[in-house]
Amino acid sequence: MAANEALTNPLGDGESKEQDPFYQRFKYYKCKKPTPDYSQVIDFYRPENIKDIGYAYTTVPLGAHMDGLSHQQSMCGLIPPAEWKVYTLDELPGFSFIKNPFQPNLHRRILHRCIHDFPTNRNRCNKLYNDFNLDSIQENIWDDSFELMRNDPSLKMKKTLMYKLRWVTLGYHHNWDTKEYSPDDVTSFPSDLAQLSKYITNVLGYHTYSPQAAVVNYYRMYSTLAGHQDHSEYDMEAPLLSISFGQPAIFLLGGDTKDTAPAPMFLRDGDIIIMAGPARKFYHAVPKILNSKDMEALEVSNQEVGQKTLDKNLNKDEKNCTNCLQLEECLSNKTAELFESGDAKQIAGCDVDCAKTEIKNPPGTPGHNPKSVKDSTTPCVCNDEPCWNEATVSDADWVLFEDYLNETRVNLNVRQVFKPGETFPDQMAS
Ligand SMILES: O=C(O)CCC(=O)C(=O)O
Repeated sequence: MAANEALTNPLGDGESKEQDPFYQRFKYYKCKKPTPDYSQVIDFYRPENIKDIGYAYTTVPLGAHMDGLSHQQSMCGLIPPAEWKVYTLDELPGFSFIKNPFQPNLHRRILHRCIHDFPTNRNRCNKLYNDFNLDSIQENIWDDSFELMRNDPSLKMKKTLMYKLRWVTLGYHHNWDTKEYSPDDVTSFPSDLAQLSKYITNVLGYHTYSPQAAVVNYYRMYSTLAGHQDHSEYDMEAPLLSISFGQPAIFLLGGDTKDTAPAPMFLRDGDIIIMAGPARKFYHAVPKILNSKDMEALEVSNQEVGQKTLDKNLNKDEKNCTNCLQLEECLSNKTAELFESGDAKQIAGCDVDCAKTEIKNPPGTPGHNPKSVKDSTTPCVCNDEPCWNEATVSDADWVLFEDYLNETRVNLNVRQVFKPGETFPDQMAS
């Protein structure tokens, strides 16, 4: 692990040489001053730009290969797969990106699981204090932190255990020192997370995926994760599923060695990536968690690009819209049309003259959230399985989680450890 990157899980392998192309790019995006140029970062919310910066993307039609599910049938809390926007990149075989498919209930619920339920004394987490272990907390780190704050109102979040939390492991607990799993260190894998992971991978055509281990990473705004490969799993064919929440990040995905310069991409709240096939073994890293200032700068440049695209796509009458309401109508018709034609073109917000009635995040723009447009009325496939929709998080509770998330990125990294039907090599009958 590189000394200055010890802030999240200790996967960084520390082997980076200053001159290797992976590290060069890592260092570039990690740098605070000068601010890196984000124009070369792949942004799946502006797919037409991906080609301009030299990558070839494909949109993946979904539904055909879903095992036993209609492509209109949604798992509770996810938009129907027919509406998912899924991209692959020619340069990264086996990699897929799914634009945030979460609806509000599931989004809240899963974050409640990550922030409240998983950091508990039944799981493993990073060392929070030298003489402290998880057994000494009552139940979970979140409640303990708030208990402390309640008892001592002068105590700020920064002083609590929650603030020091960097990772939690679930199921088979990965040992970062030996880089191994052990039959003696396992707790039951959360069934709701298993169900969600299986559903997502199934939609993408991986029908036998069996989640057995997970790492939940908690990034503060200054955290980074150094370049590494995930190769502790016995099954390196099964896909790795990675879901991002909270603050956006730059994610780097390279090749089998650090000699390949990695592709930089934005991962935002709710976005999902899958690393399968060759990409399962690719080096990857998180050099930067972005703050609102970075994102504002980005939104400005998005609007410039978006405006050009808008001009290209709007016809003469539409360009003559004289006020915001008219423009809004034109835009929503046009975006609907573009989306129906399957062409996720980018449409900018209202123009500056109409700033007061600006259209917030129309479809296809960064920040657009499908969940705010449509809530689930589609059939739920949970049947007798645990249903993510059952317990929602109240608005009052959510305020506290939102506060925490304003300065945190949570990454849920789910892995299959064993090949189907197998277990640890020394435990298998010969
Ligand atoms: O935070 C991420 O997006 C990646 C996390 C990761 O690579 C890991 O946990 O191995």
